Amino acid sequence: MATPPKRTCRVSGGLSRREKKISIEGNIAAGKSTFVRILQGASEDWEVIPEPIGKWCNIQNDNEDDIYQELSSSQKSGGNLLQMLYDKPSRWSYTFQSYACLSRVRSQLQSPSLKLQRAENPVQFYERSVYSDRYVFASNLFETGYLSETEWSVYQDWHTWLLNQFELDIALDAIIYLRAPPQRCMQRLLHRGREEEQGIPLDYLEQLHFKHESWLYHRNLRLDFEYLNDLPVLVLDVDDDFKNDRIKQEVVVDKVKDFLSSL
Ligand code: UDP
Ligand code: D5M
Ligand code: MG
Repeated sequence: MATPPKRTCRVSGGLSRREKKISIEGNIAAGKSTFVRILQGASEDWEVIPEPIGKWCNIQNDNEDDIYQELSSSQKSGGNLLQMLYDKPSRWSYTFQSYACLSRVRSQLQSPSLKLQRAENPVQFYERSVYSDRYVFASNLFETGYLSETEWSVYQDWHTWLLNQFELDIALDAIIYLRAPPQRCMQRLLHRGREEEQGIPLDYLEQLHFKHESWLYHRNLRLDFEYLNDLPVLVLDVDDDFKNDRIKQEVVVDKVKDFLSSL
């Protein structure tokens, strides 16, 4: 019997690649890292590209996210940019956004592992994307006065150019939005206890929630990348605990499988 041709995913420009790329989006401490760990264990065909937060913090955390973090020796002497951002956003927002986007593009340009290359229906899950960098975080920092008009213009200029250069490699096939009320995120943030985040006010989580809602729930945010407007979005309500509930995890994994097969 002839081997059926491998499925390919269309990306804009008519070119194609085998693996699907799905971004997991959601507010700070909504449960993204917890969720991608569950996905990682649910199928041999699935691979996770974690958010490069280790690169921003410059310190080796000994919490549960450790297996997802890497530090080079030059970063070990470079300061803690996440801490600097939260301590003095007017000084560090632009620097943080430049580095967040650079490190994210670099990590998302990794080619699929050998295992994924051999998989029948390969999927790479990104923990956040270059789009949340811009349309959630950077945009909010601009609107709250922490990025100047000039910084915001420069940022948007190079962000658009950079993404156009790498579109074939990092364009998304879909998004999964983990939706939780800001109060629940605050509770999880405090429970997680990441030192840099302990001064974050509820107000900030509310601003970020509003941005996510507008982009991924109401879908009324103006986006500069045409294809994003038609991108399939799976909204998952994660207000209730799923970390400690096997049944809920199975339900959610089934929803993800159904969603993927609809793409
Ligand atoms: N968490 C939880 N129950 C859940 C999801 C997450 O208790 O259903 C906890 C998780 O253990 C962590 C915190 O909430 O201490 C934030 O989760 P995570 O780091 O996954 O969130 P992220 O910031 O990556 O979205
Ligand atoms: O996100 C990790 C931490 O990094 C959290 O404090 C938010 C922050 N973060 C992530 N991306 C950005 C950008 N682009 N700007 C500002 N802050 C950012 P977590 O949700 O906890 O996994
Ligand atoms: Mg995380």
